Amino acid sequence: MKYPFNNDSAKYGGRNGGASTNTTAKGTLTYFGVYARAEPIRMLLNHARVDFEDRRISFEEWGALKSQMPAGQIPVWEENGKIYN
Ligand SMILES: N[C@@H](CCC(=O)N[C@@H](CS)C(=O)NCC(=O)O)C(=O)O
Repeated sequence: MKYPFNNDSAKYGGRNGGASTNTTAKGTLTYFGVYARAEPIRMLLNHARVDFEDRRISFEEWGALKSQMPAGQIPVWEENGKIYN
């Protein structure tokens, strides 16, 4: 699966500054399915009752996604077609 940081995904919208007019319905937090660097973010979002997609990827998936991440690392937050990391 190609990670949708460009404009080819209707689901996630385009990358920062891209031509896409797609917007995400809610933010997406992408991280491994472990209790580590993203856990404080998850806790904060849940505490604030933010409706978000808690996207937990496997280490096998990560191999294909890494090169497509802005800094080659996660966690990454996507919202309204913009990517934060
Ligand atoms: N400066 C980044 C560091 C993120 C980071 O270290 N992510 C690690 C997991 S905790 C990662 O993506 N490791 C996989 C890799 O580098 O290939 C942050 O604080 O978010």
